[in-house]
Amino acid sequence: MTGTADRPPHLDGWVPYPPEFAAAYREAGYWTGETFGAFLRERARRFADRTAVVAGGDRWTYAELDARADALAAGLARLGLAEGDRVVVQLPNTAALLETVFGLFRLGALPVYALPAHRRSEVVHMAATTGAAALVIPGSPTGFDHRGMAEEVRAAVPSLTHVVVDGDPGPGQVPLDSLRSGHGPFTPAEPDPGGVAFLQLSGGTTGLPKLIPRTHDDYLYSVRASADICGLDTGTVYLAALPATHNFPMSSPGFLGVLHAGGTVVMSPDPGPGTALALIEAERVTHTAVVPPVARLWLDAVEHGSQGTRDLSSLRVLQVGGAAFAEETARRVTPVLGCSLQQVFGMAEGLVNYTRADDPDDVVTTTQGRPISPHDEIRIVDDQDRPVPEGESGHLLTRGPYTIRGYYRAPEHNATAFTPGGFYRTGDIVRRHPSGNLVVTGRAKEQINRGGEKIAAAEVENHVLAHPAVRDAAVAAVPDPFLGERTCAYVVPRGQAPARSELLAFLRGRGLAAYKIPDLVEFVEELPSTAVGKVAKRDLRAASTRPGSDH
Ligand code: OOB
Repeated sequence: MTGTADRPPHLDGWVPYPPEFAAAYREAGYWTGETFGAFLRERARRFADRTAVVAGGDRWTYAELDARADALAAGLARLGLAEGDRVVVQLPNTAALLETVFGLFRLGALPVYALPAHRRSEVVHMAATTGAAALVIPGSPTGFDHRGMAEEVRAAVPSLTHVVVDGDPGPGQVPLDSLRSGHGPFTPAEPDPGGVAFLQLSGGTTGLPKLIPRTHDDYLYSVRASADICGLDTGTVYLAALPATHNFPMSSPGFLGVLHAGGTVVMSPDPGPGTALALIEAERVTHTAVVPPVARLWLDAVEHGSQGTRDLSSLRVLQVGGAAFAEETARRVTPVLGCSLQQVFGMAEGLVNYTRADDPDDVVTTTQGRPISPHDEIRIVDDQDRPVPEGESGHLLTRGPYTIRGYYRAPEHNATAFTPGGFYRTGDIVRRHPSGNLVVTGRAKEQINRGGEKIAAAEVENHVLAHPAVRDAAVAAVPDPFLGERTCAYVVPRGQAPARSELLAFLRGRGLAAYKIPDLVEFVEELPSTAVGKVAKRDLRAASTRPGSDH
């Protein structure tokens, strides 16, 4: 939907905050009217010569990042993109990622954030659902042919006109570099701060993952408040170790929180201890964020000296979140790494909880923190939405100044994913600790949390069911000592069972992100069902005893 002078661009199909709530959030000073384009402009004025981002050989000041965002916005406008257009951004942790998203914000275009691990299936879905006009991908070797995938996406999505490549382009693709120089007729957009700024993909619980629309007002509030809670300032050096298009390294407080505070973002191409610990030493990193399996890898590497001796004395805070962090591992963080631990329990839909710097050690190692905002409403309820007694476990429902009121273009799903009063049903089971913090004790949603990577069982089941030799299938989590959980596909064959390797190759061929390919395949005669006729996944799990992987 391209804007014209008489028809201002706006996105339809999203659920705005009710006016009385929006007014209350503005009144409380949470929603300030700041937009992403203005955010960078203002920080560039205040922190001009400070280093904003370090990535590989790139080292850009705030002023440079700001100028590059303008130049790229002009280039994108010359290409034909306009305010209101959606653009799928699938870039790894590079300086170009920041340049691209702020270039899009300057233009008033909406980034749609894909993870580098996403493949044709996910990218087609995101591009088609949002009617995206362009896709931005890496061109340099990443071990996967993004350029080839981009053409398959272009063939499947009629709105997708442009493929922009950060590196060497394929035929008919546009090098990002060619959009960087020269100027065109371009005035920075002044979008409505209450409107949608970008979209992100949910972990999902249904056949197709839902898109999450976030506004300038709501998201930037969570960024500023997160930076305050985490004590960021101009001396902060933050390592983006996880893929930066995910919500955790983006805004909890993430690279945006660091830019808000005038600190430096260091981009790590991968979270492995070899790369990340070397960057912590070289750049004197003070803060970083990881998922539990990565935390374990770092702890083991430091304890066993497998990456040599690294000077990690600059590191003040290790944030761990995205999945359950075992207490025994949590207790190792400070003795082994010499920094504080902060647990983070967040979700792309909004609500983020942090343990606080002044929480006692026991609270930091055994709870997942408390919400950002005094206006975050938390309800812990039973299956009938009735509050459970204080301290007992129940379903977590939430509503607040940075939690969405609905997924994008998903009215049917929204009718069950949200209460009539607008509370988001997180699908997490929590209890309140005497400290007031939340403890995540389980999960009610049909989702597998594979070391922080979320997999909707139904999405993978649909792909398995597409195989001609499969009559029925169920995908469930099985415990894993390293990842916490991994996936097992229980398959009822139609006659002769296919070979496991053939079924897995079939799934890869369907263009699914690698982390969604089942780790194990079990052939069963039938799927057990519960009293109400649903697949009894607990019984399946109990039946599965096979260790190892089928890959
Ligand atoms: C983060 O966001 P998503 O959207 O990838 O996943 C959200 C879900 C939560 O609903 C919960 O099921 C799980 O991930 N989760 C945790 C957790 N943090 C997230 N489960 C147990 N313990 C934790 N600490 O994962 C995310 C977004 C922003 C900040 C941090 C994580």
